[in-house]
Order: sequence, then structure tokens, then C-alpha cells
Amino acid sequence: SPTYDVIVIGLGGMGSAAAHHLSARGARVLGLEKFGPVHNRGSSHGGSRITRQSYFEDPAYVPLLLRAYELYEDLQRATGREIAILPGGVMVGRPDSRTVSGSLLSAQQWDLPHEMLDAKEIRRRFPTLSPKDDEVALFEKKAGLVRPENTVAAHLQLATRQGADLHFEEPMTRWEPYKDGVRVHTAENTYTASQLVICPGAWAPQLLTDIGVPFAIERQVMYWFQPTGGVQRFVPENHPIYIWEDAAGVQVYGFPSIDGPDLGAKVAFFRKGEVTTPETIDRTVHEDEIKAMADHMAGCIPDLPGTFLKAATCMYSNTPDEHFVIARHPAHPESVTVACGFSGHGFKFVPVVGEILADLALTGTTEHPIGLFDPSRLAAAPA
Ligand code: PYC
Repeated sequence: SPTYDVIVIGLGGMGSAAAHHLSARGARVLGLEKFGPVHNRGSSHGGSRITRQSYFEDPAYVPLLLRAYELYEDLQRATGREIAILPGGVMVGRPDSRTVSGSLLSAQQWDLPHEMLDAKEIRRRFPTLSPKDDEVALFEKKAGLVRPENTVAAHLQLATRQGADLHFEEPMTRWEPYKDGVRVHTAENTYTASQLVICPGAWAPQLLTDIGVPFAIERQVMYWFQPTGGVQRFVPENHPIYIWEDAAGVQVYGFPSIDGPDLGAKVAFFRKGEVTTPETIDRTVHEDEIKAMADHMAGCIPDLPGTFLKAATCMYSNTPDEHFVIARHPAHPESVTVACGFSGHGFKFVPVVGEILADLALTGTTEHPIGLFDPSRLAAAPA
């Protein structure tokens, strides 16, 4: 059976980045992926993912974001692919909303460049946006989007160039501890390695049954609309990325028009999905969902939901507190590393997660601050 230093399970966002960073450090890497390269069955497709630094979820993410931004640039330079587009972004809501107050907390704590805009100033700077009088925004010049498909393709390209063996359409069927490392089985073959890195995405409930994390896989829908009056007012020079929280706490997010007039502009609810599984997810987007999205946007970006163009589904892998899990496997701390539970806000971290996974697999530790992502925080309290 072929032997490697590290086997990476899953070559979506996180796994492809791990394969790149591991092989860049000279490790002999095997990557195993259930589907083809850069597929649309998981959580790394749809043309755009928000990136931002004034992170409302928790200031602990900020140093990782600062590093991710450096790594996007490296990736763009090394492959010539478009990885990040940074037109600026607004986090909109009432001043006490989580979106605004949490973003401000991170900006202040880390001294990140930002501006606070009242409703009048939002309307003046961004005429496409129509906030209510009691809404404000934190504007961040460095916010924008990353291209998920290009990012995965770039990491796969670099990993291949650095000698990684990447096997597609070859799912792992099971693995077990073997000698000082692991043995991994697929329908075709058996492989051994010193280290295993598991990046299961939405397949976490099947692949990581023993880490004590109750994952909830959530169906999400992304929508593309042709704005009334066309896309010119919605191009990145005129229209920022946004996360917008209403008085009821519902968040939507969206992007400028980046793929030409035929694809309009993309928008979605941040968390409005139903619990699903990768095998049973409803991939059809229904009329009532499209109407709910258009009606919601009519209240904040009135020209956006002009004509519905298309929609696509994807999945979040939620943990109970919506923080990630990145750690050595609690039951196999010597030889297995896991990265999962990205809870709908992970893609912007892909390159730095790859770096962290390479650290953990090759040295057992990392200098990146990952204390928040320890799965033991989610272990059931004793009865
Ligand atoms: O991570 O910024 C984000 C995001 C917005 C909507 C879904 N994820």
C-alpha cells in the first residue's frame, strides 16, 4: 500500500489549502476527494464569498483574517488567478445590532481602519442602498469578496505542482490507526501515512462521529437578480459588499455585480436554511423562496430585485456556537487533525486554515491563535 507523510480527506476549500501548504513544505501528500476538482456539491461554489476584517462574530478571528489577506495575495501572485476583489463593504443595522456592534468591537480592539456612517451618509455614499433612518453602517475599505472556485483551483494547481497526489472521485470508505500513523481505505486502494487531515465539509456528521460535536448541516440558497436599470450602478466601483441586519435580527448579505450584465448581482439570507444532509438536500429553489428574497431586498436595496435570474443551493456545517472546529482529533491526537464546522463563515479563512492544518499535521502545534476552535468547548456538560 502506497505510503505518504500526510493524507488529506476532502479537497474542497479547506482540504485543497491544506494540500497546498503541506506540499509546499515538502511533505509527501495524498489528497482524496469524493467528487471532481472544484465541484458544486458542497460549500465552495457560487462565484463569491464575503471577506472582511472587522469581524462581528468575535475579535479572536481578526489575526487569522489579517494573515488570510496576505495569503490571498500570495495565491493570486503565484497562480495569476483572480482570488480577491476588495471594493469595500458595509455592515448595516441598528447601532445595537450584532452586525454593527460586533463589527465595531473588532475594529476598535484591533485598531482596524473603519468609518461609521449614519443613514444619510450611507445613502449619499452608496445610492443603491436605502437604509432606514435608525440604521447605521460600519464601512470597511478592505472588505470585499473572494472567489471560491478560483481559490480551490489555485490551491489544487499549486499542490499538484509541488508533487501532491490528488485523487478525485475516490472517496475514503474508512480509516483506522495503523502502526504510528493511519491506514485509509477507498474502494480502489489502501494507503498509509503518518498523519491524517480530515476536512469533511458537510460530510462531517458521517466522517467525524467521534469528536463530540453535534453538527447541523443547513441548506442555503444564493440568488442572482438583474437590477432594475441594469448592473452599472451595481458594479464594484459603485456598490459595496454588505451584511445587513434588520430590526428582527434577520441578516442578508450581497455582492456587487462582478460577472457581467448576464449574471446581475448576488444576494442571500445569511442564516435561513433548513437542516438537511448532503444526500437529501432539496436542490430546487422554489417560487416562494425567490419571492421572500425579493420582498426582503425591496426594503433595503429597492432596485436590486428587478428580475430574478438564477439561484443555487449550498450547505453550511454549523456547530452549536457557530465557531469553527480546528484541532488535533481528541481521540487520536498524535496522528489526526480535523477542520470542520465552519458554520457559514469559513471560506474567507481558507488559506490560513491550510497553513494551520500544515502546522498541526507536521509539528503538532501552531502559532496561530486557535483556542476558540477547540472542540472540547462543545463537549456535553456532565449530567
Ligand atoms: O462570512 O461574511 C460571511 C458571510 C456572509 C454570509 C454568509 N457568510
